[in-house]
Amino acid sequence: MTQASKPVVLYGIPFSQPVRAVIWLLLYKRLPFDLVPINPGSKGDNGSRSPAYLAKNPAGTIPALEEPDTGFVLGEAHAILCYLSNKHGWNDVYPADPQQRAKVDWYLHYHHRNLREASIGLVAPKIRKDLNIPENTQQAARSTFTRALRALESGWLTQSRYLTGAALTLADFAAYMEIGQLQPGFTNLFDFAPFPNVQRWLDEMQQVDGHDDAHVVLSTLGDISVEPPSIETIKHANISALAALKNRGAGLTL
Ligand SMILES: N[C@@H](CCC(=O)N[C@@H](CS)C(=O)NCC(=O)O)C(=O)O
Repeated sequence: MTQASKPVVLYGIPFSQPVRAVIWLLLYKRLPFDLVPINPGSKGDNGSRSPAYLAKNPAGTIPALEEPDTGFVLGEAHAILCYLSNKHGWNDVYPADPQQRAKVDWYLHYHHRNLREASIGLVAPKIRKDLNIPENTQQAARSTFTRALRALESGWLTQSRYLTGAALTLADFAAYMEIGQLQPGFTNLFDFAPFPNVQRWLDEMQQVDGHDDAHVVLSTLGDISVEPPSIETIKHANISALAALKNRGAGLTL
């Protein structure tokens, strides 16, 4: 008799963009998972810089994925998205055709230091005051993000419905986590009016299964464009998000 495999463990919190990308894929694919909350940057117990967590992910960042059955541990959101898709044969979101797959990889590599800068330039200054991100770093991140968004607007998204073609792929999940968080229904930190193709794609992405459950943290937090949220508000948003995931069947280790 074969034993049922244990759910994969995801380390992180829903507030983190790369963690949310993995959460959304897991919800979309209805793969059971346990979420172990790990606080980014903290050296305390359950922190991403604690010795116990660093032993799993030496980079000290969330997310990390662990397979209890094999003891396999993996860091980096995009490596995790690709691994899960490879392992489970999710060729709809990570195509088997080498050229189609390479286009998804193209975006996943491009994402870092480009679209990912939204968090440094726009979101972190509002919610991570403790990081004291210098003004010139914020400005550089904002202009890098805007330039990259223009590449999506006038390149990738003029040619196709989703980022790399007619079908939804891992590239869309990854990109939406950075771009989508800025929408008026969430943090409201960016004006998308000059980006109609991006706006059309954002509207389309909101229809993808799992979107709402993966984004409870942001819908609870709401508009932070005028008033930066208090620590209590951020905590409340994370707790509401964890409760929503539990309702969707995710196990939680608190
Ligand atoms: N390239 C990494 C980035 C992960 C990342 O930046 N995670 C942040 C939270 S959103 C983090 O763990 N920061 C804590 C730290 O650097 O100490 C990935 O995609 O997984």
